[in-house]
Amino acid sequence: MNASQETTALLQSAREVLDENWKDGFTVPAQNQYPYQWSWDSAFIAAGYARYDRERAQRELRSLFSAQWADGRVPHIVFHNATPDASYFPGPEFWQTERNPFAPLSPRTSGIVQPPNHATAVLHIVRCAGEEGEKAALAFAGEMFPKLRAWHDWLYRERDPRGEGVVYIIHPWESGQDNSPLWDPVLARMDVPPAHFSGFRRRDTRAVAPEERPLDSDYDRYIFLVDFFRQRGYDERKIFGDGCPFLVQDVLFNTLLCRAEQDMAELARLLGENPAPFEARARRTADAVNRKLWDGDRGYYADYDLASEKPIPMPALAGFSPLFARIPGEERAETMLRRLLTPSFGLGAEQKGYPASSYDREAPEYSPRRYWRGPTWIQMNWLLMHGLRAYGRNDQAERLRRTIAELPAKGGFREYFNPETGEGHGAHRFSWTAALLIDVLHEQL
Ligand code: 9WN
Repeated sequence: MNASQETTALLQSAREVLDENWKDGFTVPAQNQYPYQWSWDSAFIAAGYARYDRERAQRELRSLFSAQWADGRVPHIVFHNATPDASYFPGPEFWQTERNPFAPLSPRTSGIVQPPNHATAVLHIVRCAGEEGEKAALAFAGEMFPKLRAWHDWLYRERDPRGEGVVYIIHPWESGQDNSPLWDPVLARMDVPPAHFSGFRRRDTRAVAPEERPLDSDYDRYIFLVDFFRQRGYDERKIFGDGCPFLVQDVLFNTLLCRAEQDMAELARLLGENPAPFEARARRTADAVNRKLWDGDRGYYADYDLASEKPIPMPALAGFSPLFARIPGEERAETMLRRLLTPSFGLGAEQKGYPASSYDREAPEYSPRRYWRGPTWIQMNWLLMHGLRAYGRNDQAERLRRTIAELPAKGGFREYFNPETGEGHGAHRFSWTAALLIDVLHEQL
């Protein structure tokens, strides 16, 4: 096969993955492991559909926002199709979101959120629409605009009670990087007896090997937190006021919010709305990230633990994500690039393997197989690739683009990959791996 035949075959296989996972209205991240709709997955998936099936791209986001709560929050899971013996825990009967008056009763949802990358996906859909699709794409953007605004308003209102410009998250699942070592110091402080919830049975280790998933002790803490929220009826003021043990100002979450506000400003311009309030919020968040989350000793950004009022000094790749929203100035970006090129993250031209490792390869917590503790993730590479391009670092951006294309070809459409060998791990036939591969391959067609 020549190169163009290989690209065509890869595109075809990626579309097959999405076809299998498409449930006539939304896409599951992976059939066995994640059988519902996930919030930030849907935005990445819609970015892939935007390249070849505009109708599906719109339906994907429309169905996610059909479960938006009346207070504006967009839940991290929508259980469109839940059945009592479903293969995912915790399901709707554990979340019990009906304890909050703003939650929809149908479809049922979880009670926490995920990173706000949805406005970015809507703008991407508009940009990919071409001349003939422009009118329909703008109509769709107009339909989504007030929903996106309500979502971002909720975040700033409920998750930034001190008006700092950065919002906090209340659960590792809200970060999208579930068992990253970032959360170790916070979870270690939580006093949760082993098997605190004797009634729960993990389902996530049935389809995926336990050594590629979080530890039981972490899972106990995840479930303890969900119980803490449901006891307070998912009322954010109570959760904060009653001393939630997990309150973290996360770099990746705030970066995606900042970028989403920039993209709202652009959507506002296209729709004849006023971009100024969105530009102002984006700038405020960028300034706050620069002021509060920059770690000058390490040369990239660090999360902040609000419960103990301390930075979290763990070397995660997400610390470089502010490039995606052009948050660092040139000098900081240069410093960050020097760190990215070291063996810690493996982006140097002379370094072997499949960058970028989600965690510093030289740190003691690093593991090339376990979930968020080292493996390479396609969506992190995609974010970083765009970030590096925004600063004109095209060689490094190209290395990441190539890795996005090579890894699924070599390791299958897996959830994440060993950064040393390229072997695939986690869920099989994973949707955003396919969708973002489609997105980058289309850039070159
Ligand atoms: C919990 C669906 C989700 C992703 C997250 C990823 C993983 C869930 C889990 O799968 O989280 O939300 O059960 O581990 O960490 O980023 O959205 O693909």
